[in-house]
Amino acid sequence: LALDGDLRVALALKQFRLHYQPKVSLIDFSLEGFEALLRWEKPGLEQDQGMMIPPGEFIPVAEETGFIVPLGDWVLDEACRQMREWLDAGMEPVPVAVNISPKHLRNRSAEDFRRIIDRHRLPPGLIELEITEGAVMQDLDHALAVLAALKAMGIRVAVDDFGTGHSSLSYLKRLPITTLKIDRSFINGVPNEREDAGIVSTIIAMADMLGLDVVAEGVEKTEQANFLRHHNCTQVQGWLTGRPVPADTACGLLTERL
Ligand code: G
Ligand code: G
Ligand code: MN
Ligand code: NA
Repeated sequence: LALDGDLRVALALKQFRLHYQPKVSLIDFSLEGFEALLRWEKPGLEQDQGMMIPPGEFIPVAEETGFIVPLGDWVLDEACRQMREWLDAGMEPVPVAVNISPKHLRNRSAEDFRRIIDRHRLPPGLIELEITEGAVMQDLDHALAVLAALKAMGIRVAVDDFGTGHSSLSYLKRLPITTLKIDRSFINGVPNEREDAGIVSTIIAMADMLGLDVVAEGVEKTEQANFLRHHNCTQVQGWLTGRPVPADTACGLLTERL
């Protein structure tokens, strides 16, 4: 179990890494983006632990103590730094998405996020922030103000885990966002569970009607991809099309396209 102090030491000792999971076109399986996912490479972990502690085991602690604010800033900065390195190496970029936790969102302004992106001289359209429905609803006025300012700056915003939170459709209509990510709990039941199939096809149609991009997450099976393609979903993220990989492997995926 991670403790707050361990996390502070780990950040100081540079033990955090970002892995990158591909987001892939359902039309031709080309690479269209990455989601940056945090990993803790704690020395002394065994091979069977994959040498890393997954975020599910320490993000909740960091969220509880408030350490998620500096840690989340680090994640955005590191993703931007990596993107700048790839651009400088002459690679054709794809947007990188970073997860922003509820407490991080509450404690930061759009300008704070912008400052980190500017530090690396990145076009704002290359950065997407993934925000859960819950984070938006917890402090709606602040979230609406931040999202509107981000949109004006050209920074992309995705609602993560869509369908699991408590956002009403009247709010969804007003949210200045670019993308909906359908939660993987619904994708799990596709295509066989009637309810999940109905929910997923309805979310895709609704996103289209609202002019939003839609991404299906947690796609593990070909039948799921086929269902999604049939219902006009254009982008997927999941083990079927690519696990989260270290930066050098992600760099290889970028290079392969040229
Ligand atoms: O890899 P795993 O399935 O354990 O991830 C669990 C959760 O951790 C996911 O919901 C994911 O969104 C979250 N997560 C991964 N990386 C980050 C990060 O950099 N910041 C935040 N806030 N959450 C992250
Ligand atoms: O909540 P969020 O969407 O950010 O969660 C991302 C998490 O989901 C990451 O930890 C990633 O490892 C995990 N993930 C990504 N693709 C799949 C998949 O196809 N199946 C499962 N079970 N988990 C996945
Ligand atoms: Mn996410
Ligand atoms: Na998600």
